[in-house]
Amino acid sequence: MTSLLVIIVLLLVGVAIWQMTKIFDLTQVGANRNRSQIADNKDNNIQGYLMFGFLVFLYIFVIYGLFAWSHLVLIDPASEHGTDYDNLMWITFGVVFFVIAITQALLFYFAFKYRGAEGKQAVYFADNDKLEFIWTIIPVFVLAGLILYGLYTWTNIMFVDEDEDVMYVELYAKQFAWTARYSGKDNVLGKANVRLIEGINTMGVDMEDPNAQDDIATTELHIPKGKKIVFKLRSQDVLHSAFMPHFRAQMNCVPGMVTQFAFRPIMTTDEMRQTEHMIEKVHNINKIRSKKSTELVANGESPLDPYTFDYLLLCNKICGASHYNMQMKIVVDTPEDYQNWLKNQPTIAKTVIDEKIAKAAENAPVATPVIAKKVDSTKVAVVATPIAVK
Ligand SMILES: [Cu+2]
Repeated sequence: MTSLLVIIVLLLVGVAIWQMTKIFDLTQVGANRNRSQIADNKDNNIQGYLMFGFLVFLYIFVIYGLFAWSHLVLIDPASEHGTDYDNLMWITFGVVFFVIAITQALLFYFAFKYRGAEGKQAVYFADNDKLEFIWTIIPVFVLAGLILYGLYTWTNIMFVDEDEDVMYVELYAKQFAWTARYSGKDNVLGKANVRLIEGINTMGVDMEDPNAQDDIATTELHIPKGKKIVFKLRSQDVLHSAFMPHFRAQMNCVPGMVTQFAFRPIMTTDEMRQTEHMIEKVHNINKIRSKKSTELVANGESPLDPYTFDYLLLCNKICGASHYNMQMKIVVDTPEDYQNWLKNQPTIAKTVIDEKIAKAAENAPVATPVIAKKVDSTKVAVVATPIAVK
């Protein structure tokens, strides 16, 4: 690494010296200079046409991209606020797209149109108050509008009515896995602290806290459709980010503090699987997988399983070597299915007690098995009081 830095520094020093000699050369007015470095009409034409060519390439590439890859964008948001979020995104995209389409076209077309030519003089244009006023005031209003609209949408998304019937779930991040903790019947998450991590209690839940007694930890996140869920986010080690793209939700998980994001799921996993967009997406993925499977089978390896859609909670902060695989399956159930699933999940208190019992059994002194010793019958014969050996 140090040698790479030294090479870069030497290279930059070299470039600086080269530039300085060029500047020195330019200052030698009237001297007999080498003019090969000065652009002539041919150079200017090449540069001008390259500018125009780039403009054409840029627009063709953008139009191609829109047709070829627009199906990759997630549509059908699975949360209540998702539509507001998507509207904000599409309006911002629209404005940015419109402005870039015009300004880039003008930029590259003018670079082509006003390319240098021998005898052509640049017009000295000091300023134009009217023009400057227009190109300042229009972006001010457009950007202020976008920012205000964004703030309004964000405030609406983040607002949680304390009186509303909500459900509290903790999402606990660590390198490189997620754990969900349900608040149980009391709907209050028990206290937790990283210092209380011990054995099976990997989330550091305070087992002395009465509110923690009914808490449930799972490695798969089940949530009921239609219920507002307030996620409390914690991290054990480094910065992580809980990203649930289908629910248009993302929030950082910061060690030492609790962050929050809330949403109401509006589509069960099964309903999402039935949408036209998802059917097509899964079909396309499976087409790629079956092609890959054919290659694998030809090489004597086992084929890939067909893909079925599931919501995912991903980590969206590069948090270490296995960050790419830090994910948890999310299942949106109907309220009945959710209750059925939840009642089969053991509480953390129970798993901690079970672990203690198992440990105690392991450490308990084991009765030494009685081993019958072989006894030499001749020796037994000389013992005064013979002991019967069974
Ligand atoms: Cu992570």
